[in-house]
Amino acid sequence: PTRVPSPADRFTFGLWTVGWTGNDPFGVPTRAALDPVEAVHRLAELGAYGVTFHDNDLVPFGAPASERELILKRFQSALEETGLKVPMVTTNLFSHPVFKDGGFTSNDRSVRRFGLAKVLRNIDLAAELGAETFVMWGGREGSEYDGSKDLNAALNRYREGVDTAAAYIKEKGYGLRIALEPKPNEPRGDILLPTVGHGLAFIAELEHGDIVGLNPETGHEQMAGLNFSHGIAQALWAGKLFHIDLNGQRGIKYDQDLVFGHGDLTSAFFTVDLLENGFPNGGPRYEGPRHFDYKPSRTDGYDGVWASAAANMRMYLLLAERAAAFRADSEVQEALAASGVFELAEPTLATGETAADLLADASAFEEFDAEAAAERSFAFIRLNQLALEHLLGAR
Ligand code: GLO
Ligand code: NI
Ligand code: NI
Ligand code: NI
Repeated sequence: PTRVPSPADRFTFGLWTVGWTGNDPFGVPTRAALDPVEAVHRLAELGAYGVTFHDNDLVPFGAPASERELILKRFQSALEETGLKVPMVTTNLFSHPVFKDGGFTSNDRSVRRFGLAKVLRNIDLAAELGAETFVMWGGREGSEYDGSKDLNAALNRYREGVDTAAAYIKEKGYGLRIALEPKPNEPRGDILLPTVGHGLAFIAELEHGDIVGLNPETGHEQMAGLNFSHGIAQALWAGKLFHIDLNGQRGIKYDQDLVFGHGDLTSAFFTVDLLENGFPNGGPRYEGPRHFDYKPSRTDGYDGVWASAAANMRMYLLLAERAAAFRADSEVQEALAASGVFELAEPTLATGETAADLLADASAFEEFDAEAAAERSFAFIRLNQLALEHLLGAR
């Protein structure tokens, strides 16, 4: 029987996930508001490790300091009672109309200064709660019309904002790292830093990029038609997979935020296989929490909300079980070898060999039998069939 989730599995949920009331561009909420304190208790009962939140998931926008203090106190006692952790905190720079043209990259400088100050204040709270990761999803950074934004200036302002926040973290000596969350579109027509690749390229241009990494989300890469496992693999390879948003998406359309595994199940299997078992030849591993950023469908009541929270964790554990069986299967290991998966770990050049040496090696080119090498069948279909049979529980 599949294990019951426990804090050791390090499953975490955003307060905004189970707390989403079902409002969408065409309809009003279908569920009543959820008290964050109740969310903490319910998630703890279900076996979660922690909760994450935007500043305004907890403290309403513009609340006076006294109210903020009371709310935080109440929340912190719920954390103490349940033992739930807050490994990640994030800032809402998208809901209030002031951010309609962005936070860090609004054309209006006063808005940019307000947005950056809001982030810095929230970094203090994140550090106070012992978080390790500070996520930045710039949902309103972007445009609908190419002529409305000087993109060079916008990227300069984005860099200025992220570098200022990172420098502040270092100055204060906080144990925090920033994780940028790419998304191609929605709510803006086109969002800046649309994919994992754009995020990595942006980080390379930062002054304080050493403490800036990524928070890739399953559905966001899939909205762009990209392969999520490839995205997190490259982030890992670059040492930049600081956090992860797991959920489900079916194809290139609006952000569905389904339960993890309820979208592209085969992709979810390989995601879990990579997170749990690592690369076939070894390499960097993901060490952070397994964070779910999903939305319980607006068709469901609160029974469905809690069932869906449990479903995320159960899907992950089921897939982890199947992925472990896949790797442990001797026929799979033999198929991996036959497909050359282990051969790829060997460097193309011999130790000390240079490009000139390679050119001088007649066996590599002049005498190489390309026709014979082209005859090799890599047998990838058999390997994939084995994976799918494990996924289906047929082996
Ligand atoms: C929206 C994003 C959003 C972020 C959150 C954390 O599509 O996924 O939920 O994950 O703001 O920064
Ligand atoms: Ni999202
Ligand atoms: Ni999403
Ligand atoms: Ni997200």
